[in-house]
Amino acid sequence: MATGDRGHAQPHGDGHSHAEGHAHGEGEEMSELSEMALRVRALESILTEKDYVDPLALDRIVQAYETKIGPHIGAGVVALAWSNPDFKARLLANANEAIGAVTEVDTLESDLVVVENTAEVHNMVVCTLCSCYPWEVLGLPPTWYKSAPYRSRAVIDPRGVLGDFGVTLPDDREIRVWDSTAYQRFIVLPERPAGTEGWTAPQLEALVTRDSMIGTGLARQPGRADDDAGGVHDAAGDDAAGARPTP
Ligand SMILES: [Co+2]
Repeated sequence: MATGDRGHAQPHGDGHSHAEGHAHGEGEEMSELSEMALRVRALESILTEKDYVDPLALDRIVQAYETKIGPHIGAGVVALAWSNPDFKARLLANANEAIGAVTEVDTLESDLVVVENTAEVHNMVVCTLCSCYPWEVLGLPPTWYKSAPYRSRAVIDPRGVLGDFGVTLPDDREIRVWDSTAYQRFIVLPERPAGTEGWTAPQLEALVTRDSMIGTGLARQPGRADDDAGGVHDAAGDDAAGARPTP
């Protein structure tokens, strides 16, 4: 469904279209909206007109995802699990309950499962069908997570995909790929980096990247703050991913 007459109307294929997501109208010329933004606006108008949605409620949701909900929530959970064995045990046993107890995430709308990376096993999460993702704890999914190449290759060639993300694991490391659904979603508990003994949870949190909780990355090594591996405080998800290799 190429339209051709808007040069920048490229909703898929790179991270740039996501900048449009932040253009919320005021004073924007229609011509500056991407095709995706136009479609969203059209849908919102129709749904509002028919009274299916409250535009104020929509604004609140968008604002929440822009300012409150993001991978820092997941990072906080991981850091807590690294520093508190009891919490980690509860997290692995019942993630919904454990996360509900320590965050303000009040509706975990589906079964959330935390899978732990160890010296033997590396876990990686995909949704082969669409783009199911633990939004409440990781925020908006990165562009590549929704891409067809990632969704298909993650299962067929997880090691190759990891390589594209700059992650090389020992040959004997088992890689488990978890396929998310609307009913069951996954978050990876990355391995705690060596050399962080005695670190507090807030210190540890800075090492947890979004990608490490999807399993396409590892936690940062201490002393490598310049590492650009999708740190949770770098960007609101998608934009940073635009620069990533496309699996
Ligand atoms: Co899905």
